[in-house]
Amino acid sequence: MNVSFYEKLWMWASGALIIAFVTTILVGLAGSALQPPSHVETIDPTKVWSDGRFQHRGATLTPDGATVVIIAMMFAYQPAEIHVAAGKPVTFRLTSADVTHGFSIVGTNGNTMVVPGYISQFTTVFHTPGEYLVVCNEYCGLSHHLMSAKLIVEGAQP
Ligand SMILES: [Cu+2]
Repeated sequence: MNVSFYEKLWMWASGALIIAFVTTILVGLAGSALQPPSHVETIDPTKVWSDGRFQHRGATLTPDGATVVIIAMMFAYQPAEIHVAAGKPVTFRLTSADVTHGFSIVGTNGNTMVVPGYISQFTTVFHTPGEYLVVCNEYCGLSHHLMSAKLIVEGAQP
């Protein structure tokens, strides 16, 4: 069988591209040391309002930072306004009372999915004081576009 030079060239180029893509994925996996999530905490989604871990919603400030407890539901966050301090670690703990929601703090790296039955947790530091918009970035129903909250990062105390 006679395969023309250009056909061979395209076959080898395609093969090289596939090898390059697979290598990129493997190097990315190894380089970022991906592991299964280390924080898996479950909750009965029908009892989030009475669960002790979600009784004190909102920000609890400590000298070392803050913990913010939030319940997401169609189509709001409870509470809808959060105050934290700039420059200190803030740990967010969220769960959903109904369907899967998102929690994205616009303009920051604060972003998580909020899945019923699970507690989502992440810690971040806000260096710039100001008012941040929090939006739901997982489509959750007809009024999904109305689902938002306000995060107020206050300047460091003198
Ligand atoms: Cu939502």
